[in-house]
Amino acid sequence: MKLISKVFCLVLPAVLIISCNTSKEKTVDVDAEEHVITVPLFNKDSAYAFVEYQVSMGPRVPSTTPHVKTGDWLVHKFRTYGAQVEEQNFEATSFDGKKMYLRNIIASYAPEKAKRILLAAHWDTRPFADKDNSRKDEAIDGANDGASGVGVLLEIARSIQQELPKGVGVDIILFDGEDWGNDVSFQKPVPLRDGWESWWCMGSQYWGKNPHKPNYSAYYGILLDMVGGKNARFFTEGYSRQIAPSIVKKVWDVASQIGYSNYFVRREGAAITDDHYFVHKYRNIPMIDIIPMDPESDSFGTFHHTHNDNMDIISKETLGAVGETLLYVLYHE
Ligand code: AHN
Ligand code: ZN
Repeated sequence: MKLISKVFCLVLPAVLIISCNTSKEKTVDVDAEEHVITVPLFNKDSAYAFVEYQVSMGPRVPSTTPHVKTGDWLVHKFRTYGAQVEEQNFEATSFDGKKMYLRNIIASYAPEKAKRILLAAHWDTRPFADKDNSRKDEAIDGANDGASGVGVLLEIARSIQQELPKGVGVDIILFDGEDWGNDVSFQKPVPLRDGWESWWCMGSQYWGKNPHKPNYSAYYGILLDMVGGKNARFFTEGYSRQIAPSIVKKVWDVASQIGYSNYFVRREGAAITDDHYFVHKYRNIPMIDIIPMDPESDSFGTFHHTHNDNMDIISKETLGAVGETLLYVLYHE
């Protein structure tokens, strides 16, 4: 079946081969020089299962057992998917004085290639539900806030391992310590210390100052944050438009080309201090953030930092729209 659909695509005159996307088959396409490009299938059921598994482990709050176990599992998964995996372990103190044992996880494909694309998400969970009306001091499931981006990136790793993109190497970084931040709209502002520039995004700040390879750089980066919500809409994020306008255009163009303009909306959203900001600031890598910050409600959604951020709000379709868009971008570089 795979072979038939591939052959069928190949025997068509080149001008007709725009996109042969036979049901569950990979996409076959040609570039400007008429080289055949095959984009692997993004399996949204698999991505969903990765999100579900993380949530089943319990909140991935730094310095807890679920955090350690999930970190071990993530490293193991990337290794079984053929990546070269490095870990960065470090300690930091949170704004509320808790010691955090943090771990950034870096999975590399084709590490010898000079032209690299960096894909990232945070994998930690917020230790409280400060926007909820009840059980505010309990950790959230973080199905969307954390697990969704990791689920998409694991599925990308699983799907690219067989036939890597020809033109680029890929690094997937899971940042830790993103979400234990000082939300000054609810919490007393705590002055910064120890060279930290924000109480959010500590993993990306650490990695930015201590990259896993000396002088590491990338052609560009794409950060995923809360990319699994039902009916999610991704507006263009403010820092992304400033630091990586051509990447914003590329990704939003691809999304509309493959039918996902309902998710990737061409409208300006607010600027958000997120991991991409520090990747750009410390490593000078242009990086965008795919994040559902709605300019109308000026929020990420009612689930955000509440106990509603559980599996009930996760959509396979949204995970699929983001994952397919990313794969298409990778295989057309
Ligand atoms: C701000 O809320 C300004 N930054 C953190 C963004 C975030 C929180 N992403 C996930 N949780
Ligand atoms: Zn959060």
